[in-house]
This record gives sequence, C-alpha cells and structure tokens, in this order.
Amino acid sequence: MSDREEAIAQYNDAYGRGEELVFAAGPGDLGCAHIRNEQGAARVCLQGAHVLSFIPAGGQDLLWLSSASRYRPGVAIRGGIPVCWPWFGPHPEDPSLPAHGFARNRLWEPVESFVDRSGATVLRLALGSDAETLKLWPHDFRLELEVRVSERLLVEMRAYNTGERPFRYTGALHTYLRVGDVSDSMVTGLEGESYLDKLDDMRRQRQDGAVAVDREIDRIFLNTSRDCVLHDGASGRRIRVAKNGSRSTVVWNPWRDKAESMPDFDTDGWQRMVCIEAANAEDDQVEVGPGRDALLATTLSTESGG
Ligand code: TA6
Repeated sequence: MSDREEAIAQYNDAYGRGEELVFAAGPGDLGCAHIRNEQGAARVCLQGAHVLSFIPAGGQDLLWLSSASRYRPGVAIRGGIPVCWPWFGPHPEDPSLPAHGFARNRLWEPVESFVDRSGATVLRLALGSDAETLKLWPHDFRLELEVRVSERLLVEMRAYNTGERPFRYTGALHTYLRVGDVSDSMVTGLEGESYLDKLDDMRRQRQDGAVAVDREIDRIFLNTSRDCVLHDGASGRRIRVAKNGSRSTVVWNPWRDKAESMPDFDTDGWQRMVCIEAANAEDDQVEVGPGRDALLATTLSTESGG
C-alpha cells in the first residue's frame, strides 16, 4: 500500500460513515471525500479543502468545474469552491507569491465528521501553519473548514490566530456557480453597492441595478453582507448565495478571450459559469488577535424560477 492509500484507509476508519461519507483517491490521487445523503451529495478534494461538486437531491450541480482542471499537488483546481487565503488576488507586496494565497494548494486533513439533527452530513478539515507556510506568510495559524451537506451546502471556515502577534488577511470562498447560459443570467442583491472595477484600474463605481453578466466582469463589491441571487434564465433556476463573516462580494466571469488564455478553462466553459464569492478583500481586511478567530462562510441553495 502506498503512503497515500494508507492515509485514505485511515481517513475512512476514523471519519468514514458507511456510504454516506467515503474517502477515495479522487482525481490526480489528491484524496477526495464523497458525501451523499437523502438531501444532497457533494465531493470535496483534500487538496485545498476544495468543494468540487454539490448536487441537491433530484437537482443539478450548483457548481461549475472545468474538465480541463489539472489535479496536481500544489496546483490550483479550476472550478468548484477554491479557498483563497490569506490573501485575495495577487500578494500585495510580492507578485511572485501564489495568487489567492496558499490555502487552496495545500493538503488539508480531515479532523471530524458527524450527522447533525437535521440529517445533514458534516465534514471538518483543517490546515495549520508549518515551515513552508511560514516562508510565504510569517504567522502561526490554524484553519478549520466545515462542509455541511443537506438540501443546501454550507461551507464555513474559521481562521484561528495561534501565534503571539495579531495578523491581517484577505480571502474568499471563490465559488464557481454553474449556469445554463451566462448571457441569460444576472445577479441581484448588489444594487446600489459600491465596487472596485478590476478591469478599470480598480476604479470605484456604484452598481446600477442588477449585475448583468454580458461581457468580461471582475468586480469587488465592498462593505456588503447581503445575500445575492444568481438568476439562470436558461435553466429556469435561481441560486441563492448567503454569507457570513464576509464584507466583500466578488463577481467574476472571464469571458471568451481571457478564458481562452487560461489553459485549465475548458472550451466554452466561461459560458457555463459565474463566480459569486463570499470575500473579505481590499478595504475589507480582517484582523485577528492572538488566541482569536474569524469566520468566513457561504451557503448555497436553489429556488425555482430563472
Ligand atoms: O475573483 C476573481 C479573480 O480574482 C479574477 O481577477 C481572476 O483572475 C480570478 O480570480 C481567477 O484567479 P486564478 O488565480 O484562480 O486564476
């Protein structure tokens, strides 16, 4: 048995729950938790504590995942819910450091699983600072991420400061939502909010009406905790994105040219996705004192009607 196979067997012994929660090698041998109950199903890659898929019972996947994604140690997966932490976007001082931080590229450990009173299956994963993370970011920390699967999906991350000094971070649950046709979709819940336009030198603007996704779009909405709804006309479905511990919301679609320049975006994939990200970015940095923690969570659920 390889070390990897042995680790998967140990995870199944410690945290597996019959057919409801099974660990397997997964794509690229990165380790994957398969969760299935009467209310829904999800897959979570152990690299990055990265949710790859969430399907409510009788429904379609809420998440878009590129079929051209590379599943390699230390390489970010395209689609699903990447965990961006402890910085969002490029590192503010050193652009040679990995974009969106390192949490999405590290191997997380399962630490707990259970079924809650409502019948939801819960898996908790953790990542702690070590010699390698300290080279990238000089702070001691522990992250715990909970995936709670019912007819909705809750992803809840807590960042603990286990060091002696306060730290500041930015981050996001960079959720790639699936749509039937991006040109027939829009995002509500951000009307009147101010945003930084990444495509216009971070110019500060105010959102007028719903966000139409009819061209490349990359906006960081600031100081907003409101729910958003993604209206997917082609599929006749709405996805509600609720959040907690998040003061920024990012809306992104790369459109054709940028997607074609990204080798891990599958052909026409940009037409099938919109990112709505529960974030704390730019002005909305989070400070955590020693012994304290901070929350970042998002809940995805469907509503009928496009
Ligand atoms: O959240 C939007 C964004 O920051 C974009 O600017 C875009 O480049 C994207 O994330 C994807 O980043 P990645 O590092 O995953 O290629």
